[in-house]
Amino acid sequence: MKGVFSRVTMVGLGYIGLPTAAVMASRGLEVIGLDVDQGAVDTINSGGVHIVEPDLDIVVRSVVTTGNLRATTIAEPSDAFLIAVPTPFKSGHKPDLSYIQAAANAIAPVLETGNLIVLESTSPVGTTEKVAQWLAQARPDLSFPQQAGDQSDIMLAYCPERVLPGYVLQELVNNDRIIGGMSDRCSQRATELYKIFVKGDCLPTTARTAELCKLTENACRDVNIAFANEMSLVCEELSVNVWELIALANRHPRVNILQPGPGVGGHCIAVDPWFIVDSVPESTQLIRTAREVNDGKPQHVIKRVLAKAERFKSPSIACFGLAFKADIDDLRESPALGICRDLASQLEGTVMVVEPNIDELPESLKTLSNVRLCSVQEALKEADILLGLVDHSEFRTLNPESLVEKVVIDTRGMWR
Ligand code: SAJ
Repeated sequence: MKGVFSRVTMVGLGYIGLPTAAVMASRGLEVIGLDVDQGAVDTINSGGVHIVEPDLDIVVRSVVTTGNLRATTIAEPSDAFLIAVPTPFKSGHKPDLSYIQAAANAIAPVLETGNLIVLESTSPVGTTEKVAQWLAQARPDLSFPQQAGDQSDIMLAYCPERVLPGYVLQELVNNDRIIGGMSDRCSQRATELYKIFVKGDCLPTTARTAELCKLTENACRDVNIAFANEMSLVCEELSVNVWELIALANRHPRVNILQPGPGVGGHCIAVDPWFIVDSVPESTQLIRTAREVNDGKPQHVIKRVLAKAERFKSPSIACFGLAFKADIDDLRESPALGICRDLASQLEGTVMVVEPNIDELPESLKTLSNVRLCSVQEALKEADILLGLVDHSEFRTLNPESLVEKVVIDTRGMWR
Protein backbone atom coordinates (compact mmCIF):
# COMPACT_ATOMS: atom_id res chain seq x y z
CA MET A 1 0.00 0.00 0.00
CA LYS A 2 1.56 3.29 -1.07
CA GLY A 3 -0.90 5.65 0.65
CA VAL A 4 0.30 9.27 0.55
CA PHE A 5 3.56 8.39 -1.19
CA SER A 6 3.67 7.83 -4.88
CA ARG A 7 6.86 9.65 -5.90
CA VAL A 8 10.00 9.55 -3.74
CA THR A 9 13.39 11.15 -4.40
CA MET A 10 16.54 9.46 -3.13
CA VAL A 11 19.32 12.04 -2.76
CA GLY A 12 22.70 10.32 -3.13
CA LEU A 13 23.02 7.14 -5.22
CA GLY A 14 25.95 5.49 -3.47
CA TYR A 15 26.32 2.28 -1.45
CA ILE A 16 23.15 3.03 0.55
CA GLY A 17 21.12 5.33 -1.71
CA LEU A 18 21.11 3.20 -4.85
CA PRO A 19 20.01 -0.07 -3.15
CA THR A 20 17.36 1.84 -1.15
CA ALA A 21 16.08 3.56 -4.31
CA ALA A 22 15.97 0.24 -6.16
CA VAL A 23 14.13 -1.58 -3.36
CA MET A 24 11.53 1.22 -3.06
CA ALA A 25 11.07 1.18 -6.83
CA SER A 26 10.60 -2.60 -6.75
CA ARG A 27 7.63 -2.03 -4.39
CA GLY A 28 5.88 0.04 -7.06
CA LEU A 29 6.88 3.56 -5.98
CA GLU A 30 8.04 6.03 -8.62
CA VAL A 31 11.59 6.72 -7.48
CA ILE A 32 13.83 9.51 -8.70
CA GLY A 33 17.52 9.17 -7.91
CA LEU A 34 19.23 12.53 -7.49
CA ASP A 35 23.03 12.66 -7.65
CA VAL A 36 25.74 15.17 -8.56
CA ASP A 37 27.73 12.50 -10.43
CA GLN A 38 26.62 12.61 -14.08
CA GLY A 39 28.52 9.36 -14.78
CA ALA A 40 26.58 7.47 -12.08
CA VAL A 41 23.29 8.98 -13.32
CA ASP A 42 24.00 7.86 -16.91
CA THR A 43 25.03 4.37 -15.80
CA ILE A 44 21.84 3.89 -13.77
CA ASN A 45 19.59 5.26 -16.53
CA SER A 46 21.09 2.71 -18.90
CA GLY A 47 20.17 -0.04 -16.41
CA GLY A 48 23.66 -0.49 -14.98
CA VAL A 49 25.27 -0.03 -11.55
CA HIS A 50 28.46 1.78 -10.53
CA ILE A 51 28.96 -0.10 -7.24
CA VAL A 52 29.39 -3.78 -6.42
CA GLU A 53 26.76 -5.38 -4.18
CA PRO A 54 25.30 -8.86 -4.65
CA ASP A 55 22.14 -8.88 -6.85
CA LEU A 56 21.93 -5.07 -6.98
CA ASP A 57 22.57 -5.10 -10.75
CA ILE A 58 19.55 -7.38 -11.30
CA VAL A 59 17.16 -5.24 -9.22
CA VAL A 60 18.36 -1.94 -10.76
CA ARG A 61 18.07 -3.26 -14.33
CA SER A 62 14.55 -4.47 -13.61
CA VAL A 63 13.23 -1.22 -12.01
CA VAL A 64 14.88 0.99 -14.64
CA THR A 65 13.28 -1.16 -17.36
CA THR A 66 9.81 -0.83 -15.79
CA GLY A 67 10.34 2.95 -15.46
CA ASN A 68 9.99 2.91 -11.65
CA LEU A 69 13.54 4.21 -11.15
CA ARG A 70 15.23 6.98 -13.06
CA ALA A 71 18.24 9.09 -12.13
CA THR A 72 18.86 12.82 -12.60
CA THR A 73 21.13 15.65 -11.48
CA ILE A 74 18.26 18.13 -11.09
CA ALA A 75 15.75 17.95 -8.22
CA GLU A 76 12.06 17.45 -9.04
CA PRO A 77 8.99 17.77 -6.81
CA SER A 78 8.24 14.58 -4.83
CA ASP A 79 6.14 13.39 -1.88
CA ALA A 80 9.23 12.41 0.10
CA PHE A 81 12.97 13.02 -0.05
CA LEU A 82 15.47 10.60 1.51
CA ILE A 83 19.05 11.83 1.94
CA ALA A 84 21.93 9.33 1.94
CA VAL A 85 25.06 11.32 1.15
CA PRO A 86 28.54 10.92 2.68
CA THR A 87 29.49 12.44 6.05
CA PRO A 88 33.27 12.14 6.18
CA PHE A 89 35.42 13.98 8.67
CA LYS A 90 37.68 16.97 8.13
CA SER A 91 41.00 17.59 9.84
CA GLY A 92 40.92 17.13 13.61
CA HIS A 93 38.20 14.46 13.16
CA LYS A 94 35.55 17.17 12.77
CA PRO A 95 32.41 16.01 10.92
CA ASP A 96 32.01 17.42 7.42
CA LEU A 97 28.32 18.21 6.85
CA SER A 98 28.87 19.94 3.50
CA TYR A 99 27.32 17.10 1.47
CA ILE A 100 24.19 17.16 3.64
CA GLN A 101 23.97 20.93 3.33
CA ALA A 102 24.37 20.66 -0.46
CA ALA A 103 21.58 18.04 -0.52
CA ALA A 104 19.30 20.35 1.50
CA ASN A 105 20.07 23.23 -0.87
CA ALA A 106 19.30 21.03 -3.88
CA ILE A 107 15.83 20.00 -2.70
CA ALA A 108 14.79 23.27 -1.02
CA PRO A 109 13.43 24.93 -4.21
CA VAL A 110 11.08 22.02 -5.05
CA LEU A 111 9.60 21.41 -1.58
CA GLU A 112 5.79 21.53 -1.24
CA THR A 113 3.40 21.42 1.71
CA GLY A 114 2.96 17.85 2.99
CA ASN A 115 6.46 16.72 1.98
CA LEU A 116 8.49 14.39 4.20
CA ILE A 117 12.29 14.64 4.39
CA VAL A 118 14.29 11.81 5.94
CA LEU A 119 18.00 12.04 6.67
CA GLU A 120 19.72 8.62 6.55
CA SER A 121 23.37 9.71 6.47
CA THR A 122 25.30 8.95 9.65
CA SER A 123 25.37 12.31 11.42
CA PRO A 124 26.38 14.02 14.65
CA VAL A 125 23.60 14.67 17.14
CA GLY A 126 21.66 17.78 16.12
CA THR A 127 22.16 17.45 12.35
CA THR A 128 18.48 16.85 11.51
CA GLU A 129 17.67 20.07 13.39
CA LYS A 130 20.36 21.84 11.35
CA VAL A 131 18.85 20.55 8.10
CA ALA A 132 15.46 21.88 9.26
CA GLN A 133 17.05 25.29 9.97
CA TRP A 134 18.79 25.45 6.58
CA LEU A 135 15.54 24.57 4.83
CA ALA A 136 13.54 27.10 6.87
CA GLN A 137 16.01 29.80 5.80
CA ALA A 138 15.75 28.76 2.16
CA ARG A 139 11.93 28.46 2.22
CA PRO A 140 10.41 31.08 4.56
CA ASP A 141 7.06 30.45 2.82
CA LEU A 142 6.83 26.95 4.41
CA SER A 143 6.65 25.95 8.09
CA PHE A 144 8.97 23.36 9.65
CA PRO A 145 8.65 21.20 12.80
CA GLN A 146 10.93 23.43 14.93
CA GLN A 147 8.40 26.21 14.26
CA ALA A 148 5.02 24.48 14.03
CA GLY A 149 5.51 21.02 15.62
CA ASP A 150 2.86 18.54 14.46
CA GLN A 151 1.20 21.23 12.32
CA SER A 152 4.29 21.89 10.14
CA ASP A 153 4.00 22.03 6.35
CA ILE A 154 7.17 19.97 5.99
CA MET A 155 7.95 16.90 8.10
CA LEU A 156 11.48 15.82 8.98
CA ALA A 157 12.91 12.65 10.50
CA TYR A 158 16.25 10.95 11.01
CA CYS A 159 16.31 7.26 10.09
CA PRO A 160 19.82 5.76 10.07
CA GLU A 161 20.79 3.13 7.55
CA ARG A 162 22.13 0.00 9.28
CA VAL A 163 22.90 -2.38 6.43
CA LEU A 164 26.04 -4.49 6.17
CA PRO A 165 27.91 -4.27 2.85
CA GLY A 166 27.54 -7.61 1.08
CA TYR A 167 24.05 -8.19 2.56
CA VAL A 168 22.49 -4.83 1.72
CA LEU A 169 19.42 -6.03 -0.17
CA GLN A 170 18.39 -8.49 2.57
CA GLU A 171 19.18 -6.15 5.47
CA LEU A 172 17.37 -3.18 3.89
CA VAL A 173 14.16 -5.18 4.10
CA ASN A 174 14.65 -7.26 7.24
CA ASN A 175 16.48 -4.98 9.71
CA ASP A 176 14.54 -3.00 12.30
CA ARG A 177 14.62 0.77 11.68
CA ILE A 178 14.92 3.59 14.18
CA ILE A 179 12.59 6.44 13.16
CA GLY A 180 13.53 9.71 14.80
CA GLY A 181 10.87 12.26 13.90
CA MET A 182 11.19 15.96 14.81
CA SER A 183 7.54 15.61 15.92
CA ASP A 184 5.22 12.64 16.46
CA ARG A 185 3.56 13.29 13.12
CA CYS A 186 6.99 13.26 11.43
CA SER A 187 7.71 9.82 12.96
CA GLN A 188 4.30 8.52 11.89
CA ARG A 189 4.71 9.74 8.33
CA ALA A 190 8.24 8.33 8.05
CA THR A 191 7.03 4.99 9.44
CA GLU A 192 4.32 4.89 6.73
CA LEU A 193 7.03 5.34 4.10
CA TYR A 194 9.45 2.73 5.47
CA LYS A 195 6.65 0.21 6.02
CA ILE A 196 6.25 0.10 2.22
CA PHE A 197 9.51 -1.88 1.97
CA VAL A 198 10.71 -2.76 5.50
CA LYS A 199 9.64 -6.05 7.12
CA GLY A 200 11.50 -5.30 10.36
CA ASP A 201 10.01 -3.17 13.13
CA CYS A 202 9.98 0.63 12.78
CA LEU A 203 10.78 2.03 16.23
CA PRO A 204 9.79 5.68 16.80
CA THR A 205 11.93 8.04 18.88
CA THR A 206 13.30 11.59 18.70
CA ALA A 207 15.69 12.72 15.96
CA ARG A 208 18.53 13.27 18.47
CA THR A 209 18.13 9.80 20.00
CA ALA A 210 18.08 8.22 16.54
CA GLU A 211 21.26 10.10 15.55
CA LEU A 212 23.08 8.99 18.70
CA CYS A 213 21.73 5.44 18.36
CA LYS A 214 23.45 5.02 14.99
CA LEU A 215 26.74 6.40 16.32
CA THR A 216 26.44 4.20 19.41
CA GLU A 217 26.01 1.02 17.35
CA ASN A 218 29.18 1.64 15.37
CA ALA A 219 31.19 2.92 18.35
CA CYS A 220 30.20 -0.22 20.28
CA ARG A 221 31.54 -2.40 17.47
CA ASP A 222 34.72 -0.33 17.26
CA VAL A 223 35.37 -0.68 21.01
CA ASN A 224 34.81 -4.44 20.79
CA ILE A 225 37.18 -4.80 17.84
CA ALA A 226 39.76 -2.68 19.71
CA PHE A 227 39.59 -5.17 22.57
CA ALA A 228 40.34 -8.03 20.16
CA ASN A 229 43.15 -6.01 18.55
CA GLU A 230 44.66 -5.22 21.94
CA MET A 231 44.53 -8.90 22.89
CA SER A 232 46.38 -9.73 19.64
CA LEU A 233 49.25 -7.45 20.79
CA VAL A 234 49.22 -9.05 24.24
CA CYS A 235 49.32 -12.52 22.68
CA GLU A 236 52.25 -11.66 20.41
CA GLU A 237 54.29 -10.57 23.46
CA LEU A 238 53.32 -13.64 25.46
CA SER A 239 53.66 -16.17 22.59
CA VAL A 240 50.02 -17.21 22.73
CA ASN A 241 47.89 -17.88 19.63
CA VAL A 242 45.23 -15.15 19.78
CA TRP A 243 42.77 -17.03 17.54
CA GLU A 244 42.83 -20.07 19.76
CA LEU A 245 42.61 -17.86 22.85
CA ILE A 246 39.51 -16.03 21.57
CA ALA A 247 37.82 -19.24 20.42
CA LEU A 248 38.35 -20.72 23.89
CA ALA A 249 37.29 -17.57 25.78
CA ASN A 250 34.14 -17.40 23.63
CA ARG A 251 33.10 -20.81 24.97
CA HIS A 252 32.19 -18.95 28.16
CA PRO A 253 28.42 -18.36 28.01
CA ARG A 254 28.72 -14.60 28.56
CA VAL A 255 31.87 -13.81 26.55
CA ASN A 256 31.78 -12.92 22.84
CA ILE A 257 35.07 -11.40 21.67
CA LEU A 258 35.32 -10.19 18.05
CA GLN A 259 38.25 -10.91 15.74
CA PRO A 260 41.55 -8.98 15.56
CA GLY A 261 42.81 -7.80 12.20
CA PRO A 262 45.20 -5.35 10.53
CA GLY A 263 43.07 -2.38 11.63
CA VAL A 264 39.51 -1.17 11.17
CA GLY A 265 38.44 0.13 7.79
CA GLY A 266 35.40 1.25 5.86
CA HIS A 267 33.62 4.54 5.90
CA CYS A 268 31.58 3.86 9.05
CA ILE A 269 33.22 2.16 12.01
CA ALA A 270 36.52 4.01 11.50
CA VAL A 271 34.73 7.36 11.23
CA ASP A 272 31.49 7.47 13.22
CA PRO A 273 32.89 7.13 16.77
CA TRP A 274 34.74 10.42 16.21
CA PHE A 275 31.37 12.18 15.86
CA ILE A 276 30.60 11.29 19.47
CA VAL A 277 34.10 12.28 20.61
CA ASP A 278 33.84 15.59 18.76
CA SER A 279 30.48 16.39 20.42
CA VAL A 280 31.51 15.42 23.95
CA PRO A 281 35.33 15.26 24.10
CA GLU A 282 35.67 15.27 27.90
CA SER A 283 33.46 12.19 28.46
CA THR A 284 34.62 9.86 25.70
CA GLN A 285 38.00 8.44 26.78
CA LEU A 286 37.09 4.83 26.02
CA ILE A 287 35.70 5.59 22.55
CA ARG A 288 38.73 7.72 21.66
CA THR A 289 41.20 5.12 22.95
CA ALA A 290 39.47 2.35 21.01
CA ARG A 291 39.84 4.43 17.83
CA GLU A 292 43.52 4.94 18.60
CA VAL A 293 44.10 1.22 19.29
CA ASN A 294 42.46 0.27 15.99
CA ASP A 295 44.22 3.03 14.04
CA GLY A 296 47.57 1.93 15.51
CA LYS A 297 47.26 -1.62 14.21
CA PRO A 298 48.43 -1.00 10.59
CA GLN A 299 51.74 0.50 11.81
CA HIS A 300 52.24 -2.52 14.05
CA VAL A 301 51.73 -4.86 11.08
CA ILE A 302 54.17 -2.85 8.94
CA LYS A 303 56.86 -3.04 11.64
CA ARG A 304 56.41 -6.82 11.90
CA VAL A 305 56.74 -7.29 8.15
CA LEU A 306 59.79 -5.03 7.84
CA ALA A 307 61.49 -6.95 10.66
CA LYS A 308 60.88 -10.26 8.85
CA ALA A 309 62.00 -8.73 5.53
CA GLU A 310 65.46 -7.88 6.89
CA ARG A 311 66.72 -11.39 6.25
CA PHE A 312 66.11 -11.07 2.46
CA LYS A 313 68.31 -9.05 0.10
CA SER A 314 65.50 -7.78 -2.12
CA PRO A 315 62.35 -9.19 -0.53
CA SER A 316 59.09 -9.69 -2.38
CA ILE A 317 56.04 -9.43 -0.19
CA ALA A 318 52.66 -10.69 -1.34
CA CYS A 319 49.82 -8.75 0.30
CA PHE A 320 46.67 -10.85 0.24
CA GLY A 321 43.70 -8.46 0.08
CA LEU A 322 43.24 -4.73 -0.37
CA ALA A 323 39.54 -4.27 0.46
CA PHE A 324 38.47 -3.07 3.90
CA LYS A 325 36.95 -6.47 4.68
CA ALA A 326 36.24 -9.88 3.21
CA ASP A 327 34.46 -10.52 -0.09
CA ILE A 328 33.81 -6.93 -1.16
CA ASP A 329 35.57 -4.55 -3.59
CA ASP A 330 35.33 -1.47 -1.37
CA LEU A 331 38.76 0.06 -0.65
CA ARG A 332 37.53 3.07 1.35
CA GLU A 333 39.56 3.67 4.54
CA SER A 334 41.05 0.20 4.05
CA PRO A 335 43.93 -0.56 6.43
CA ALA A 336 45.23 -3.10 3.88
CA LEU A 337 45.61 -0.36 1.27
CA GLY A 338 47.61 1.85 3.65
CA ILE A 339 49.80 -1.09 4.69
CA CYS A 340 50.61 -1.97 1.04
CA ARG A 341 51.41 1.66 0.23
CA ASP A 342 53.65 2.19 3.27
CA LEU A 343 55.43 -1.14 2.81
CA ALA A 344 56.16 -0.31 -0.83
CA SER A 345 57.63 3.07 0.04
CA GLN A 346 59.73 1.79 2.94
CA LEU A 347 60.96 -1.44 1.36
CA GLU A 348 63.93 -2.16 -0.91
CA GLY A 349 61.94 -4.83 -2.70
CA THR A 350 58.65 -5.66 -4.38
CA VAL A 351 55.03 -5.61 -3.18
CA MET A 352 52.72 -8.04 -4.99
CA VAL A 353 49.07 -7.21 -4.39
CA VAL A 354 46.55 -10.05 -4.62
CA GLU A 355 43.00 -8.68 -4.74
CA PRO A 356 40.53 -10.81 -6.73
CA ASN A 357 37.77 -8.16 -6.45
CA ILE A 358 39.50 -5.43 -8.49
CA ASP A 359 40.84 -5.24 -12.07
CA GLU A 360 43.39 -2.49 -11.56
CA LEU A 361 45.35 -0.96 -8.71
CA PRO A 362 43.98 2.22 -7.10
CA GLU A 363 45.78 5.50 -7.90
CA SER A 364 47.70 5.57 -4.60
CA LEU A 365 49.46 2.30 -5.54
CA LYS A 366 49.65 2.73 -9.32
CA THR A 367 52.21 5.49 -8.97
CA LEU A 368 54.63 3.25 -7.00
CA SER A 369 57.01 1.43 -9.35
CA ASN A 370 57.59 -1.54 -7.01
CA VAL A 371 53.90 -2.52 -6.64
CA ARG A 372 51.93 -4.77 -8.99
CA LEU A 373 48.60 -6.58 -9.01
CA CYS A 374 49.01 -10.34 -9.40
CA SER A 375 47.21 -13.66 -9.07
CA VAL A 376 47.22 -15.98 -6.06
CA GLN A 377 49.38 -18.46 -8.02
CA GLU A 378 52.01 -15.85 -8.95
CA ALA A 379 52.18 -14.68 -5.35
CA LEU A 380 52.61 -18.18 -3.97
CA LYS A 381 55.31 -18.91 -6.53
CA GLU A 382 57.36 -15.72 -6.32
CA ALA A 383 56.93 -14.08 -2.91
CA ASP A 384 59.25 -14.51 0.06
CA ILE A 385 56.72 -13.25 2.58
CA LEU A 386 52.96 -13.87 2.48
CA LEU A 387 51.02 -11.19 4.33
CA GLY A 388 47.34 -12.04 4.93
CA LEU A 389 45.36 -8.79 5.20
CA VAL A 390 41.79 -9.65 4.15
CA ASP A 391 40.07 -12.99 4.68
CA HIS A 392 38.48 -13.23 1.22
CA SER A 393 36.92 -16.66 0.53
CA GLU A 394 39.57 -17.35 -2.16
CA PHE A 395 42.31 -16.98 0.46
CA ARG A 396 40.66 -18.91 3.29
CA THR A 397 40.58 -22.05 1.15
CA LEU A 398 44.25 -21.99 0.09
CA ASN A 399 46.01 -25.34 0.37
CA PRO A 400 48.10 -25.14 3.60
CA GLU A 401 50.92 -26.98 1.82
CA SER A 402 51.38 -24.02 -0.53
CA LEU A 403 52.34 -21.87 2.47
CA VAL A 404 54.90 -24.07 4.21
CA GLU A 405 58.04 -22.82 2.42
CA LYS A 406 57.19 -19.17 3.04
CA VAL A 407 57.39 -16.64 5.83
CA VAL A 408 53.71 -16.15 6.69
CA ILE A 409 52.20 -13.20 8.59
CA ASP A 410 48.49 -13.74 8.89
CA THR A 411 46.66 -10.75 10.43
CA ARG A 412 43.22 -12.39 10.07
CA GLY A 413 43.83 -15.88 11.37
CA MET A 414 42.72 -17.39 8.06
CA TRP A 415 45.71 -19.73 7.59
CA ARG A 416 45.78 -21.25 11.04
N1 SAJ B 1 36.49 -6.01 11.74
C1 SAJ B 1 37.47 -6.61 12.49
N2 SAJ B 1 37.10 -7.60 13.37
C2 SAJ B 1 35.80 -7.99 13.50
C3 SAJ B 1 34.82 -7.37 12.73
C4 SAJ B 1 35.19 -6.37 11.85
O1 SAJ B 1 38.66 -6.29 12.40
O2 SAJ B 1 35.56 -8.92 14.31
C5 SAJ B 1 36.87 -4.94 10.79
C6 SAJ B 1 36.55 -5.28 9.33
O3 SAJ B 1 37.57 -6.06 8.76
C7 SAJ B 1 36.45 -3.90 8.73
C8 SAJ B 1 35.86 -3.07 9.86
O4 SAJ B 1 36.08 -3.80 11.05
O5 SAJ B 1 37.73 -3.40 8.39
C9 SAJ B 1 34.38 -2.78 9.73
O6 SAJ B 1 33.69 -3.93 9.28
P1 SAJ B 1 32.28 -4.36 9.88
O7 SAJ B 1 31.86 -5.60 9.19
O8 SAJ B 1 32.33 -4.41 11.36
O9 SAJ B 1 31.33 -3.14 9.57
P2 SAJ B 1 30.93 -2.28 8.25
O10 SAJ B 1 31.73 -1.02 8.29
O11 SAJ B 1 30.96 -3.09 7.02
O12 SAJ B 1 29.39 -1.98 8.58
C10 SAJ B 1 29.06 -1.38 9.82
C11 SAJ B 1 27.87 -2.14 10.42
N3 SAJ B 1 27.66 -1.71 11.79
C12 SAJ B 1 27.59 -2.59 12.82
O13 SAJ B 1 27.73 -3.78 12.68
C13 SAJ B 1 27.31 -2.01 14.18
C14 SAJ B 1 26.61 -1.92 9.57
O14 SAJ B 1 25.48 -2.52 10.16
C15 SAJ B 1 26.38 -0.42 9.39
O15 SAJ B 1 25.24 -0.17 8.57
C16 SAJ B 1 27.59 0.16 8.70
O16 SAJ B 1 28.73 -0.01 9.58
C17 SAJ B 1 27.34 1.63 8.46
O17 SAJ B 1 27.01 1.98 7.30
O18 SAJ B 1 27.36 2.41 9.42
